[in-house]
Amino acid sequence: MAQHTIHKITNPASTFDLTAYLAEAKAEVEIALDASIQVTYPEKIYEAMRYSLMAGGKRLRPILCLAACELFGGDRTLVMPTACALEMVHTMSLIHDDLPSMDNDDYRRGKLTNHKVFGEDIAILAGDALLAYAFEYIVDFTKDIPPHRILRVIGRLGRAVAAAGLVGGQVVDLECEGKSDTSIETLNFIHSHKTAALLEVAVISGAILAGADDPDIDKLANYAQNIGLAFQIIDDILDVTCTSEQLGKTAGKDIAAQKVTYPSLWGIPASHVQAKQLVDHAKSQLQSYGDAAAPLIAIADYITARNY
Ligand code: GRG
Repeated sequence: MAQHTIHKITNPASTFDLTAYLAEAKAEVEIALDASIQVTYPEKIYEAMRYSLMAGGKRLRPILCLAACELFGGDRTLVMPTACALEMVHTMSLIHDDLPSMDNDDYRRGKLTNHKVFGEDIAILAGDALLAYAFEYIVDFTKDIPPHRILRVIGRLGRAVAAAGLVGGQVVDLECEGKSDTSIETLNFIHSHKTAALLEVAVISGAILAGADDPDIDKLANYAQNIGLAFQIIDDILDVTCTSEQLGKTAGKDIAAQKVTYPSLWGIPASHVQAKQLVDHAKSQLQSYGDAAAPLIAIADYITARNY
C-alpha cells in the first residue's frame, strides 16, 4: 500500500523536466526583478538595493510562488509582483544576516557582501528599503486580483518576516551560538522560522492569489514547512562538504561559530535520511492534485538533490 502511494506521488515528477522549468521561470523572474527598481536620486541606496537583488541566487522563493499559482490555474504574470517582493525580502534578510553584527560574512552569491561594497550604514538601509519596498510593490503592481486576497498575502508576508517568523528565528539562532547543548527542538524552531517561514509564504501566497481555498492552503503550508526543514538540513550538510567557491559564500561557518547543526547532531548520512523523509512527507501533501503538482513535487526532490 505504502509503495503504491509513493509510486503515485513521484510519478508526475518523473517525466517532468525540472531543469527546463527552473531555467524558464528563473529567466522570467530575473527580467521582472531587473525592472522592479530603477536607479534615481539618491543613487547610492538604489545601487545598493540592486547590487544584492541582482546578484544571482536560485530564485527559489519566487519560483515556488509561480508554481503554486499555476497549480490553481492562475497565470504566473498575475503573481509576478508578489514573486519579486518575496525575493526582495529574501535578499534583505541575506544582507542583514551578513552584517558584522550578525554572521559577519564577506561573500554572498559569489560576490562581496553588501556592507563590504557600500559600507555597513548603507547595507542596513538597503535591507530596510528592500523590505518596505516589497510591500509597496505588491500593492502597486498586483492587478486583476480581488483586494481581499492581496491583503491576506500582505498579512501573511508581514507575519513571516517579523518576530513570529524570520526575525524570531534569527534571534534564537544568535542566542545559540557557541552553545553545544542546543536541543533538536530549538534547532527546529530556528529553521522553521528562519528558513521555512519564507518558503511557506512563497508557496501559499501564489495559491491565495490564484483563489485556492483554506484546505488547499493548509496542504501547501504543510508541504512548504517540510521542504523548508529539508532545505535547511541540506544547507547544513553543504556548509561542511562544499568549498567557499562552490557555495559562493564562506564555507564552514557553522563550525567556526560553534553552531549546533543537523549534521553535527545526527551525522551526514542520517541527515540525508531525515531530509528525504521530510521531502516525502511534503510530496504526500500534493497527492490529490495529480500531474498539475509535478513542478512542486520536482522542486521538493531538487531540495535534497541539490549540491549548492
Ligand atoms: C526579515 C526584518 C527581517 C530581518 C532579517 C537576518 C535575519 C533577519 C534573518 C536571517 C534569515 C536567513 C539569512 C535565513 C537563511 C535562509 C537561507 C537558507 C538562505 C539561503 O537561501 P538560498 O540557498 O539562497 O535559496 P540563494 O542565494 O540561492 O537565494
